[in-house]
Amino acid sequence: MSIYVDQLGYLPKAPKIAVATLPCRFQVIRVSDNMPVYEGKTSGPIDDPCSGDKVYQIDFSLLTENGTYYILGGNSGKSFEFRIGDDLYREVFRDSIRCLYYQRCGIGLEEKNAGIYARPVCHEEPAILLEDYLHKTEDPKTFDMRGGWHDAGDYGRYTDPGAVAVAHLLYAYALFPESFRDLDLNIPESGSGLPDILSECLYELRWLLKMQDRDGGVFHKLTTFRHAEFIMPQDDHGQMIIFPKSSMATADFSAVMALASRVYRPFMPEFAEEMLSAAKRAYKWLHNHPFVGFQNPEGCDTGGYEMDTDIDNRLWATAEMLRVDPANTGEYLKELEALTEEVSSKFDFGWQDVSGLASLAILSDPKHTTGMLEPNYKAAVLSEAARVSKIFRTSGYNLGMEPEDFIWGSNMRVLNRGMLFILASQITKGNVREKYFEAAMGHIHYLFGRNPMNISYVTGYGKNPVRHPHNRVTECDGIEPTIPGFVSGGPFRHFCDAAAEAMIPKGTAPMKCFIDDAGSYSTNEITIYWNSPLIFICAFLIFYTGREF
Ligand code: G3I
Ligand code: 9MR
Ligand code: ZN
Repeated sequence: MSIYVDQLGYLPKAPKIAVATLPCRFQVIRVSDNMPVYEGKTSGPIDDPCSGDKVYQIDFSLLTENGTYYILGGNSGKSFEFRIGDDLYREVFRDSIRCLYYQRCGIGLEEKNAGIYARPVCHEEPAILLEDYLHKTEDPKTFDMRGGWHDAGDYGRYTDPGAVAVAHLLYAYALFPESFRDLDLNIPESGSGLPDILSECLYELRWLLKMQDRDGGVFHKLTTFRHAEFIMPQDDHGQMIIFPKSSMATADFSAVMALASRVYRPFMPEFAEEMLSAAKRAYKWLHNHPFVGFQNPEGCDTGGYEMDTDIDNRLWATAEMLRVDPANTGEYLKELEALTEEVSSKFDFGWQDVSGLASLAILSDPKHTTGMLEPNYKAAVLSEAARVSKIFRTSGYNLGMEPEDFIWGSNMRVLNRGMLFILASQITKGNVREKYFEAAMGHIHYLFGRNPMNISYVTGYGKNPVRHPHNRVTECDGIEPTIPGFVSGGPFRHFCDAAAEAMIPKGTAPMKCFIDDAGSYSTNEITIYWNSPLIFICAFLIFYTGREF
């Protein structure tokens, strides 16, 4: 018999549910004196389609005393330890942001900042354009493209996911500033006067600016032609290639530069002006170009981040430009109204659909919009929150996911839905607001251990954390334990890597299609945009913990 708990813990006043695989009487044991402090019996059963399990729930919400506990159930069930406390999220918040520092490219990570994970500078060599690479041009034009964050377990740098990851952090900073006050990340820029979170985002923003071409368009990615072997970054000397522009990259660039221009203005007015000007040039390029997609050239195996539309990207760009370029309000409003009709979702926050970021931009300060725009976005967000909340309430693991939601990087969807509930909670009042808070918490509880893998999907957190993510740096640095704070991509029902195919039986239920093996890039990689939604949610939780919610 298994009992699954959030191995990080539970907030004192919040609902506290664990999941058991058999009906039983249970006891909650306080670790300090090994005394039972709460007992009861499971409810259920609940048939859970995502896991294929019939499960039972343990409700110990009435236990509110801070401390460390575990749960005993039946004659064999014992959960991992967990805490009850108000201060659960600050450490993982800081570590998950520091993971972005560890992803830095083009800089040596010094021991004073990186400790045992210090490493020399990487990827300093100049880049060339794809056509020069393919045509083997003699003496091709070269470009200094150093900087930015490695995307994930690979060393590629990609515009869309980079812009999305930065946006999550900047929206979190704008909405929950208290959580970032005095946050010392021990990065080289600490103590500079600029909040550390903004210094870390600046590292990616400065690289993104290098991805803009002279005509305002933005290149889709910067990678080698094929993924590097499993080597440390400083040992990867593959030719870095600038791949063609896309309208998705240009739109996301315009959006994040507009957003950044207003966030950084109080600290760096000139640089804010530079980012605003870049945003405007990118937006102008968009205006003069229809959809320009991206496909990897034959033989290239680095990330594609292909998309078959750019209307969500244009929506986000327009929503942000509306807030920073008052001279052209009329143009942006007209475009926003037209795109609002076209874009159906308005509530997703991942690289493939950024329309939820437009909703965040609009709903966090609706005064820039007119007419039906605010009610339209509010209705879209609340109707999706209500839809997912229904799934959350009826699922055995209290999770707003259906079997088809276990995509590559399903934990991104789990966390993006947590963001959806947070946005919904900010635009509602009373007990509906409480319900959305509880739903957001449910997604965090799943991530940190209330799942059928009985694993915390965040490295270094929980008694049974992911230990072997698909990440070249942590796999090749010869250092145990792995860098803490990385979010694993999580179960993927159509897993498609040799490690997963060798170890996950055919027909496994979607929520169990996971293997903690460094070879499994389709179920167990790490990326900057799987950490960034966790950072957004932690910022919210730290901001609201202890306040009357
Ligand atoms: O959009 C379609 C959907 O319409 C369809 O129903 C569904 C069927 O499975 O597929 C959906 O497309 C999927 C897409 O992700 C969006 O979810 C593709 O099948 C799937 O292959 C694709 O996976 C992406 C993967 O790269 C392979 O391209 C992941 O989202 C993306 O996170 C991952 O990103 C990689 C980078 O390329 C390289 N760096 C590491 C990073 C993380 O693994
Ligand atoms: O390490 C790569 C990972 O970042 C990507 O998400 C994945 C899919 O693009 O590809 C991984 O690289 C593998 C390559 O695709 C196939 N040969 C083995 C590589 C390392 O696992
Ligand atoms: Zn690098």
